Amino acid sequence: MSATHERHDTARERPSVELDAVIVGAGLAGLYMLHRLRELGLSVRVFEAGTGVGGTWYWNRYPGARCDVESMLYSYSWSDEVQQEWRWTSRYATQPEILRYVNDVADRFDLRRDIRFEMRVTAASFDEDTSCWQIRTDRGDRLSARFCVMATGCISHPQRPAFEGLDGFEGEWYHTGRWPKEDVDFTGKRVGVVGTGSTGIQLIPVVAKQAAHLTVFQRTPNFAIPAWDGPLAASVEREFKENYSRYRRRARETSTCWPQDFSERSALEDSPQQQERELEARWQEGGFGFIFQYSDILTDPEANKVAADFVCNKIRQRVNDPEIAELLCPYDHPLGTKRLCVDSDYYETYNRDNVTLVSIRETPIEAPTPTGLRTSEAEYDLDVIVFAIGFDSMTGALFNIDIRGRDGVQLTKKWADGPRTYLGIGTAGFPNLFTITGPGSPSVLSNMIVSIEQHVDWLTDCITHLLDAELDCIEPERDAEDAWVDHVNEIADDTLFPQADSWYAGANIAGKPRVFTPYVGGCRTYRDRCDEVAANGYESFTLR
Ligand code: N01
Repeated sequence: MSATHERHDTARERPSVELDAVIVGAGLAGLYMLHRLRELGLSVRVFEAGTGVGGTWYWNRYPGARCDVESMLYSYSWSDEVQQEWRWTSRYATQPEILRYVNDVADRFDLRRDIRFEMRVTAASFDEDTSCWQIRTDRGDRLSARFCVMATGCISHPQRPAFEGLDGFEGEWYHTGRWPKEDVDFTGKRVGVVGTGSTGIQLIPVVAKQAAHLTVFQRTPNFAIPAWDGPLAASVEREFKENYSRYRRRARETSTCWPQDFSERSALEDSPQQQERELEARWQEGGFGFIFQYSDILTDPEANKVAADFVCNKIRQRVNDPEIAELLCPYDHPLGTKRLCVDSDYYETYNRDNVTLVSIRETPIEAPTPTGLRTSEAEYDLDVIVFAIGFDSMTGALFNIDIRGRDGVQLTKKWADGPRTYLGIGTAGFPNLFTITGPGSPSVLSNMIVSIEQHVDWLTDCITHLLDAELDCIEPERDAEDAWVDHVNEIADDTLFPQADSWYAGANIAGKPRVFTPYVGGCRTYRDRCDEVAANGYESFTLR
C-alpha cells in the first residue's frame, strides 16, 4: 500500500482513484487522522465541503463564537512544537483565533496538499469483491479506498429552520452553523434571534450591542455559568507550557478529559451554608467546571436541585426585571443534562432597553411573515432573523452520505431505531468504516479534542496492526455491538441525562428516535476499555 493509482474507466468520464484511505472532513479530527495515516506511509485523501480547514470552527463564524474549554486545554497535544509556540490570547479562544490555529497546524504539517476542498462525499459503499470502499463526491469523482474514516463531526449538520413561509421573508436570515464569511452588520437593524442554547447564549450579548433592537425568541431556558473570560495571563501560559505533559496526561486520566474531575463528595454531605460557599467558589472560577463541584450533580435529583437552585438565584440577581428573570430560569431539565452553557454577560443583556425576551413556549412561532415573525400572540417586525436552533447531532452528518455496507445495507436503515456501534468506532456490517468520536463514545460529554486524539491514535494503531498482519478488514462483532449499545443505554439510565429533551438523545429533531447516544461511563473507563480491546488483539472485532 501507499501509492495512489489513477485508473481510467472507459465507460465513465472521470478517472477512478485508488487510495489506502479516504477521510471525510477537515476539522480537528480529519486533520490529525491525515497526519497519522501519512506517517504510516499510506496514500490518503481528505474531502472537505468548506473552502478551508477547521470544521466546526470553519462553519460557526457567528458573532461571539468561542470555545467553552479553556484555550490552553482545547488544543492538540500531539505536537510539542505547536503547543509551545502557539500563543493564545484569551482564557477562552474565539472562533477566529481557533481557526487561525487550525490553519497554522495545516500549514506547518503541509496537510492541505492531500485535502480536496469544496467537495462533499455523497456516497460510500463497501465492495465485497475488493474489500474496498467505493466513494463518490458531488463533483463526480469516484474513488476506491481500503479505509474510510468519517471525521464528520458530532454537531455539524445544522437543523434547517422548518418554518413554512421563510422564503417570503423580505429581510435577511442566517443559521449560526452556516454563518457567512463576510461580516454581518446589525447596526440600526431590528434583529430576532430564535434559540437560546450554547450558541444563542454566546451570540445574543454581541448582537444586542450592535442592533437597534433585539428580540429573543426563547422556547426553553438553559443554565449558563459565567466564563469570566479575559486576556490569558502570562503566568498561566507559562505554567501550562512548563508543565504541559502533566496537564495533558491528567486530562487523559479523568472522566471528562479536563485536568480537573468530579469531586468525590456528594452535595448532600454539606450543610446548606457549606453548599452555598462551595458553589459560590466554583461560580467565581467560572466555566463548565461548575458541574464538577459535587460527585452527584448528574445522578441525584436532590443534589442536582442544590446546584440548579444556586444558578437560578444567580439569574435572579443578574436580571433586573423579576418577571424576565423567572422566564430565564430553567424548569424542565436537571442542570447539566443539556450541555451546560458558558456565558459572557448573557443574563445582563436582558437589562438593556433595546432587548425584548419573548417566551414562545406557550405562544409558539407560527410563521415568518414578509416583515418578520408571527407568534400565536403577536407579530414582530424584523430586518434580520438569526436561527440558533442547533443541529441534527451525532448522526445527521453521517446520514447525509449514502453509506452502504455489506449486502448493500444502508446505514440509515441499520440505524433506523438509533445508532448502533461498538465503542463508537465502528459498526457491524461496515468493515473498515470508522467514526471518529462516533455515537456510543464519550465524545460530546468530554473535552472533544482529547477524545478526538484518543480515537485517531487508537485507529492508527489498529490500521498498523492490520497492515503488519497482512489483514484486509476489521469490523465489530454483532454480539459485542449489541452488548455495547445496551451498556451505553443502561448506564445513561442510571443518570439524570435521559430526563432532558436534549440533542444528546435526538430529542431536538422531529421524528428522530429518542436514544441517548453518548457513553456516560467516563472517558478514563472508556479509554481503558479501548486499550484493552487492542491489547487483546482487537477482541470483539472480526479481522480478515
Ligand atoms: O443548539 P441547541 P446550539 N423554534 O440544540 C431552540 C455545542 N456548542 O447550537 O430547547 C424555536 O443546544 C431550542 O429550544 P428547545 C454545544 O455542545 C458549543 O445552541 O428545543 N426554538 C434551543 O434553545 C451545544 O450544546 C459551544 O426548546 C427552537 C436552541 O434552539 C451544541 O453545540 C458553542 C426551535 C438550540 O439549542 C449545540 O448548541 C455553541 C424552533 N423550531 C455550541 N428549534 C462552545 O464551545 C430549536 N429551537 C461554547
